[in-house]
Amino acid sequence: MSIITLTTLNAKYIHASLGLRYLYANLEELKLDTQIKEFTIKTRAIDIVEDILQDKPKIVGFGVYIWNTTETAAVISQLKTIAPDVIVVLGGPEVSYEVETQSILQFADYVLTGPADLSFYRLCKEILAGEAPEQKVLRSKPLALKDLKLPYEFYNEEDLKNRLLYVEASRGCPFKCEFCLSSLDKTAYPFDLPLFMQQMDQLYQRGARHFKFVDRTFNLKIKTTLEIMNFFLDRMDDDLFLHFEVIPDHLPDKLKEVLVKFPPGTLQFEVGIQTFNDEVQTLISRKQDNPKSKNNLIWLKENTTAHIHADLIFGLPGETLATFSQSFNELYECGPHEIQMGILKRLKGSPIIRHTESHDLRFNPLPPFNILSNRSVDFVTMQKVNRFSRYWDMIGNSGRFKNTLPHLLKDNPFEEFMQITDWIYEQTGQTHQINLKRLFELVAQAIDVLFPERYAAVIQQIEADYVNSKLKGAFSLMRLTYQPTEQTMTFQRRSQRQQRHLV
Ligand code: B12
Ligand code: SF4
Repeated sequence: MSIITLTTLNAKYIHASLGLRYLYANLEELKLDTQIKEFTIKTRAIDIVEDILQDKPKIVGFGVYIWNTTETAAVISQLKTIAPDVIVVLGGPEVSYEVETQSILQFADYVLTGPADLSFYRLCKEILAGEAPEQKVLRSKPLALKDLKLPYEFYNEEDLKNRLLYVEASRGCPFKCEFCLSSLDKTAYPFDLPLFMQQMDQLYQRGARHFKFVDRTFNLKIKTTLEIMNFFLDRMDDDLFLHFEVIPDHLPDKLKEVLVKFPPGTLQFEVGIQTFNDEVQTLISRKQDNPKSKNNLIWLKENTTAHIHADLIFGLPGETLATFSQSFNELYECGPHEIQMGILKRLKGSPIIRHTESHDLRFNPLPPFNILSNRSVDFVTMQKVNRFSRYWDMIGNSGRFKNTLPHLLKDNPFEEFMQITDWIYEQTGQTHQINLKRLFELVAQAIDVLFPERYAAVIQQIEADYVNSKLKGAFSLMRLTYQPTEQTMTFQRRSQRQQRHLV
């Protein structure tokens, strides 16, 4: 039995919800009657409802995010049908803006917008005292971080063993990139550093080794960054893994001196680039010193063992395929280990919508609210880039084609990889469920057809990558050259079920 259940549907099991743990940590005396129950978006709604209702809670709080809003609506609609007396409270970024227009609202008793670390406690007290507010949508008041109890002790042993531990040394962001929800923050506020470090130490003593910092800009205040980095350097061991989101144009020498000390496999940086195009940057209010950013990326790659993920976004207002292609090539040249190609999404509350009319931004009305077309990119091109992004993940980012890649792409990596994308899609009609062995074959065949002069060099490297992949089956038995078959693309695109009907 518990009076309050805090729950959310995480993107995957390995992601533990930090937001719920903050709410829990600040529930004062109600903590004793509260439990956290986490699910993933893959769990069936009906099973989630059954699990939640087992404890006969009076109040159930759901964390709603872009990745779970559809699934959460399914859960709540069933929950309210079976147990209409249970009070459902929604919160989280997806319901913090434009909530009146969202269908999920109809199933909820309350929506508590914004950071609800303290306001959820107040609302629960009111509900339990029979003084429930009449208004359905309630706004959390701005809070001072010093008033919050930190949640890290509520990561349990299972979390420590199996999941990424999200931690935050600061909240908010001083920058104003219009596609991003954090642009609505006034600035970044730090948590009390000694207290935070003490909590990190406790986590470390309990065996935690995977720390994922959710600070929007970890390298904003270098003094703090250095203190955190040195803390972990002093506790270095083989299992330690640290993930940080950093801005690319701020890497002072003092920080560089510390970064070079980290051993391989320890550091991962997510570096937001989004675009190198000055005009697009201005249009979306993103301030970024491009030459400095490029130099820093190159410096990081050459002088540290950090794994570098650099992010680009396609579909921003003012960006054309040609300007994006240039950004991609410039970024590729800097040599990050991964280029994450995101497609612009319409996040509720984000200021990007001010360009909707002038740039004819057309977003998918359903999650993930991705852009479908805009004034400079039509739907067909958007789809091509979507496929590029998917294949790039499988071929460019996966690390499976590490030796092959430099021989595959030469003068114009974006344009060349787009050709490979189009060719593979024409052959398979698929962007998912292509098994790895087949992918090796497809890459080889694509080169055979598209860039025959590179074929000999590429094949040697594919063999090296194939051996590294430890796939079963001899390399010599692979179909490396392209042999057109009778099968037409239309046939290949038919589902397996349709194909079985044809034989
Ligand atoms: C961790 C994370 C992820 C994880 C998922 C984690 C999980 N649990 O499954 C991963 C890496 C998978 C991920 C992916 C994506 N993410 Co993300 N992610 C984050 C990140 C970095 C941290 C979240 C966090 O812990 N914050 C700290 C806690 C304290 O804040 P909070 O979660 O917002 O919780 C507070 C309030 O929201 C509220 N609250 C939360 N839960 C509840 C519950 C109740 C009952 C109440 C009342 C209140 C409440 O109170 C909490 C305390 O103040 C945030 C950015 C950030 N720093 O917040 C982005 C963020 C949440 N992600 C975002 C986006 C856009 C994405 C992607 C779409 C990006 C993309 N690829 O294009 C994908 C989607 C994935 C998918 N499968 O579709 C947006 C969310 C927009 C939205 N409307 O939901 C954010 C805010 C980034 C941004 N600045 O724009 N993400
Ligand atoms: S994209 Fe990064 S720098 Fe820009 S507002 Fe968002 S968190 Fe801040």
